[in-house]
This record gives sequence, structure tokens and C-alpha cells, in this order.
Amino acid sequence: MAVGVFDSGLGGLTVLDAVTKRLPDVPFVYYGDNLHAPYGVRDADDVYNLTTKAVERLWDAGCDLVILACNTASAAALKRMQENWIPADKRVLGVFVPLIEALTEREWGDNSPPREVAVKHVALFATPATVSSRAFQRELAFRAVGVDVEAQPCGGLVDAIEQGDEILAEALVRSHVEALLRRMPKPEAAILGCTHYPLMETVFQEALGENVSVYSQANLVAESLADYLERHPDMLGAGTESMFLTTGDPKTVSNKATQFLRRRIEFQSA
Ligand code: DGN
Repeated sequence: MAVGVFDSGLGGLTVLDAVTKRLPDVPFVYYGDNLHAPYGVRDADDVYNLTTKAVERLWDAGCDLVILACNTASAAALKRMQENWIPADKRVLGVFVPLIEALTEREWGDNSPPREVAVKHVALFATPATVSSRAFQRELAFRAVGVDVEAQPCGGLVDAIEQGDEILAEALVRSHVEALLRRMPKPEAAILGCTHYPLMETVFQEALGENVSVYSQANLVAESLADYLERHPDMLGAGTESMFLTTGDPKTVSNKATQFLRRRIEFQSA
């Protein structure tokens, strides 16, 4: 049984890369909903409907455990899915909790009451949909008190990265960072809350200054998945081959993915 990795498009490949490095023997089925990407500008109902459809497809492919690598889907759909939709023998995990646990120095699954933490000012960079969901602030409030979060919706950045327009992407990062620093001049930590932003991590770090700790989620998600599988080995049955599924045109998506990750990837139709 493989682990499912879902994203609205190509960005989740950054998460997939980190988890395959950390768990080289685990097969993965990646599902990119390229036909409907980007999710960042869709409303919450729309994101919920598309995400549940994708997760059902991954369950059909034998993945009882599915990671929503997409921040927008984790923000807009995961809580609603966990409330009344996921059967007892399946699990769907998002990408916010590993980040927040790292930020608040908590162990996985530590459900003790929220407490004071070292970091007091956090900058969040994400898509407009993730920012307006306030899911990050909600999850953080379960674990920490007294943390001020300033969120910057980074309109246009996902498209610029996907188009490989490095000049535009860099200019957008700088202007989004400047806009945030005008409202919160001295964050101690910055969260890159979108699958695509790790590809611009150096520019974010440069624009924010060396005193700001930048948290990028791919490695944190990989670590937390490894930890989860150690405690729940039953979620991983006998292996199947890894594969890449897309709702878009497989040839076009394979070419874009190869350009995006700079290694050859072959998608097939979902
Ligand atoms: N995968 C999305 C995210 O992490 O928010 C970014 C792409 C999108 O659909 N906007």
C-alpha cells in the first residue's frame, strides 16, 4: 500500500521530494489536480469538493494514508473533511501541524493546553485562500499563546514560479516581504506556507534578513510522516509501485514537472 500525496498541481512535488528522500523505501502515489489549479483563488466549497474527489481517487489506488501537501487544501478543506467525511480506516493529514509543532517546539500529538513559546512575532507568507482561511492562526492557537501572526497573501507568486519566470518571482517575493515588514518590522520567524515557496527560500531569507528563521515545510512534513509511520506501521501495507497521476494532460504536465523539479517525471491520467 502506498502513501498518497495530493496537491492542486506541481507544487506538492517539493514535499514529495523531501518525503522520498527521508523514506526511500515507501512507495508514493502523487495526484496533481492540474486541470483545476491553482486552488489559491478558489472559494472554500470549491476547494473542498475538488480535494475530496482527489482523496477518493487516492484511496481507490490503495493509499489509506493521504497527505494533503497543498496548503490551500489543508487550510480550506481538511478540518471539514476530518469532522464528518473520513472513514475510520483511513487517514488524511495536512501540512500545517508539522510546521506549527516545529515553531512551538512541541512533540507530535502533544495535546496539552496552549502555552507561552519563545517566538512572539511570526510572518506568514501564503496564497490568498490560505491567508483568508485563518487556518494557520487557528491551529497555532491550539498550541501557543501570545504569538502575533502577520499574514501576507502573495498574489501572483505561484504563477510566476510555475512559469519559470525567475525575475518576476524574485521581484514578487521582495515586494511581498517589504509589504509585510512595514506592518511587522521585526518578525523572529517566517513561515513559507505554500508548496511553491521553498523554491524561493533563498530570496525570502535574503529579503527578510539573517535574523529571521525561515520555516519551509517540505522537510518538516517528511520528518513528521516518518514519525507517524513508525507509530502506525499498519497504514503501510505491502508495497505497490510509485506513480504520478494528473487530471491535466499527462504529456504537458510531465514536461512542466520536469522543468519544475529539474528531473524527468512521467505523469499518467488520473
Ligand atoms: N499548492 C498550493 C498551496 O500550497 O497553497 C499552491 C498552488 C495553488 O493552488 N495556488
